[in-house]
Amino acid sequence: MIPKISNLEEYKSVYNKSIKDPAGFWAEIADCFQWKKKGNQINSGNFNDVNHSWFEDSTLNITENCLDRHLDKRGEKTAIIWESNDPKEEGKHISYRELHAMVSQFANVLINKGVQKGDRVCIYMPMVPELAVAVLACARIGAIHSVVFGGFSARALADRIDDAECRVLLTADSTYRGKKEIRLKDISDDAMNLTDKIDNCITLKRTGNDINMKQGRDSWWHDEIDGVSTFNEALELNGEDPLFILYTSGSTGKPKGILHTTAGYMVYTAYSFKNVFQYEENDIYWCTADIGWITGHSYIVYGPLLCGATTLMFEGVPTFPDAGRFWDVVEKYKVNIFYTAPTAIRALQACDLGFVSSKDLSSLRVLGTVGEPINEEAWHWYNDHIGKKQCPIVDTWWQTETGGILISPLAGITPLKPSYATLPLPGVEPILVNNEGEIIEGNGVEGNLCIKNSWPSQTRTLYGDHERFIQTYFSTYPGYYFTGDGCKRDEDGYYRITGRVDDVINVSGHRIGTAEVENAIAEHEGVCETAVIGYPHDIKGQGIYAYVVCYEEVKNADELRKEILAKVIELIGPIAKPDKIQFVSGLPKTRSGKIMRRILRKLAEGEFDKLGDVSTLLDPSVVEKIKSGVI
Ligand code: 7RM
Repeated sequence: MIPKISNLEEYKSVYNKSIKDPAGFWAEIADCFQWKKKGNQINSGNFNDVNHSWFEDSTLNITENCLDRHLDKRGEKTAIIWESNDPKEEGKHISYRELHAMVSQFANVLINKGVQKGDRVCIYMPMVPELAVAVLACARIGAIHSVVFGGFSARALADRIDDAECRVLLTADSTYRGKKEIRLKDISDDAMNLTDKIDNCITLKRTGNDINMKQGRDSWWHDEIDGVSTFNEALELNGEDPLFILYTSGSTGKPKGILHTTAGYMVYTAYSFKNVFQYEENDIYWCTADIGWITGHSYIVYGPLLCGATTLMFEGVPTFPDAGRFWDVVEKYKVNIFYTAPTAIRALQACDLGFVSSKDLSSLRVLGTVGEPINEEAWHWYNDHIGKKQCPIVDTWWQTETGGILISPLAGITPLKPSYATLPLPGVEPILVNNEGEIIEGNGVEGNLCIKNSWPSQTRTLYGDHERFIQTYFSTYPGYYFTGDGCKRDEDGYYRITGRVDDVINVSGHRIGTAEVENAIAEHEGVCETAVIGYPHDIKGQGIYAYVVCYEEVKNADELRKEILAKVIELIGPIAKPDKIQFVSGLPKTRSGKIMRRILRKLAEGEFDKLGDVSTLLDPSVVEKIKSGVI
């Protein structure tokens, strides 16, 4: 049994021990898992050589730990509860035994398709149980899954297929999110016209809506599994064998293929799940994220299943059929632990309180948030109206790169402060570094958030580009992992994440690189130059603001805006659509030609009197023009 910290004193002593002797600490946690072969090497490597590794001489299969290991004690226990987008469609309860059979069977399908250890499989599926099955089936045979979120376009999907050189694509005919149909197979078809990598595309029938099938390449999921054995011996994998790739946006260039490996990821996601949420055996746990993001990987699929939990998967959105949907689902399944994003809280906070007050939320014990800083108003609304002041709120800070939660209260144990992620988890050493790269000691300080030493679920590399990995995370402050976030440490030593300090925007908890959006807009033939920045947005946290310079005089601004939006939707997907597009005659630049984003941010916020020093600008008059709205 994975140990669970039960009070603040214990947290402090466990934390100190974990920092003094990480190998000893994690060795004990690792003992709680099922290994094929247990080695001696707990961790090795360092941040100067960027070669950190965990459990490199042990072997295992993570799905044996998620599934097989539970069959004796929890075979009939529900592993996955599934709730459809359509409240009238019956939900599903899938037991550990059933899930084990489904995963084993689909693993055999993949083997029949010629998928081998180390091969990459792209998954572009809706939030249905088969998505979890697909992920776990890959893990069972040592294939590396690369899940792409359904909000990405055909081009973005094709880029990811190309980058990881996937030969198999798993998708569904379509899905509904709210009233909107997302035609996943059509988008997949378009993607497969942009890349020739895919030999096999397997499509799950979800809605039954019309799709095209290409002979020799495309097949139906139900045909593929028909008659296939539900027995599959899990492959023996090395602790450091890759488990998955997940693409995420950075401040420059194309999205990065974050690579996670097997054993460290397993040990850390399970340990953090159990401790942060203070999970208890019969809890019903619901994380509202999509499996297309890291939160879904670590805290819908792996973390909960490793702990033998019942994890709820929801296909829909918080506001369909109305703003009470989340609370309907909580009431229906008597959810005990509820984990969502600040953007969802703010969106629901803006709706009639009747959507909440008419529901029975008494099953709730622990609330969580993730993805972006939570403002105090939203925190209090969540605490007062959802938790009825009885449920601790765990504000969990982490990243795609960290694999699991690094800074967070432990529910009911760590004293809370609204909008603070509070304290690091065992094994995690946060440091604040100033712009000169010096560690800022003491409390009541602010700086760039770095992590001093490796933890088990840390990204090992960017798929196919270790040099870029070193450049991105280990060169700004050599010897430390740089998170890209700014952070305060208050008088009590509590951490408060203040947001990105790089050119990444956080829109509704989704990471979007400004450079990516700029590249997409620049593809429009009329666009000469563009700068994209984030600005404060009441619901989304940040909105996307695009300043656009055109070659010719803008005659029909509305039409041009539509065309630019269409470009962004085509090249990235609807999630990267700018909220505002302002046509301008020029961008504020330094004499060396660098765009001054600081000024653009202030202009977007309407803080015209706080522009700071504009004297270094090549042409200060552009600022006046932007202010006046004149092109
Ligand atoms: C899990 C996830 C990572 C970025 C990260 C932060 C921001 C995430 C919090 C947060 C303040 C939080 N992965 N972020 N959690 N900011 N408080 N509790 O979101 O890779 O998609 O994004 O999200 O800026 O660097 S992610």
